[in-house]
Amino acid sequence: MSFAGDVRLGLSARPKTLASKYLYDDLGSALFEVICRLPEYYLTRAEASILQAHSQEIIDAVGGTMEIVELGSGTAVKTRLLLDAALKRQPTLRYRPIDISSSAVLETTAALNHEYPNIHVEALTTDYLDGLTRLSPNGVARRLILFLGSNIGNFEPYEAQRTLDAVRQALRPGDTFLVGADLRKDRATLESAYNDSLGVTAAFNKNLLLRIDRELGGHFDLAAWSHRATYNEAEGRVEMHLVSESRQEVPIDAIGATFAFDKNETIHTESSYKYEPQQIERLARDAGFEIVRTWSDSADAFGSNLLRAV
Ligand code: AVJ
Repeated sequence: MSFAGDVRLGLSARPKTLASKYLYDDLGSALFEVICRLPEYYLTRAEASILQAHSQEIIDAVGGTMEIVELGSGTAVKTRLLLDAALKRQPTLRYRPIDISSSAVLETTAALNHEYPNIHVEALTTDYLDGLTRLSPNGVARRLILFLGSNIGNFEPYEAQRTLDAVRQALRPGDTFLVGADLRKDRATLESAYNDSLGVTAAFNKNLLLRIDRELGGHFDLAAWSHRATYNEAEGRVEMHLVSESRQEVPIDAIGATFAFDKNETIHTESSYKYEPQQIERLARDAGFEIVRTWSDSADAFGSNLLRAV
């Protein structure tokens, strides 16, 4: 489905919704990089601290000669810790990033080619599910698939299960999958991570409206919208919404339609699921994995789960 088609459907639905993948155009991806440095956004630092302390242990648990596949590589900053650890065990390494953002894939490939003469980068510019089916066989090497950053949290539970099933299909028994997941915790910590005091997350959210203006000839007035992120404890997820500050009508030229918003009506733009350890175990088991080990940071905020295909 095209961006225009998804926007038309999402803004015609009740409650109104826009898919979170559209937050990541070039500007949105740059804003997300800034989010990762915010004092309130603990996720990136928590996962980086786990990988700093344990990447060699993780790689040793994978065992054998390996190739590494990564879903949604972005700039691959944390990945380098695992690549370094793998290169301590073997002289050369094949690394296959899969990302829908061609600029991210191109930059990461160029940077790694420059930094690591012993890594052979073979990037795939496509979505995860398509990329997983297009991987060439791994020969004698073990395959390690990475899914870092709690990106799995953006999926509805059924989508998370479908993704784990697809990952399992791309693996042979004994191959491994490393998945990072943010853990359930107190509301104050969760809500401040998505309501930073500098307003970067608000800008990241509102950029979706600007993207509709830029790409689809939308007429959103940002002054009439605000950012809201709240923890929905019953569903175990932080929800990001855009809130209409007044009753308003917004034409979108490329769709040839005008959308009406009540005062305080919201557009749901993202869910960020927070996991309980048993939920990860269940997802893993249902997809045909066993948990080798879970590492967490000193505050137990985040878990890095190494799964092995059975
Ligand atoms: C990239 C999906 C892990 O859900 O925490 C950050 C995206 N949204 N702040 C997350 C995000 C608002 C992020 N993930």
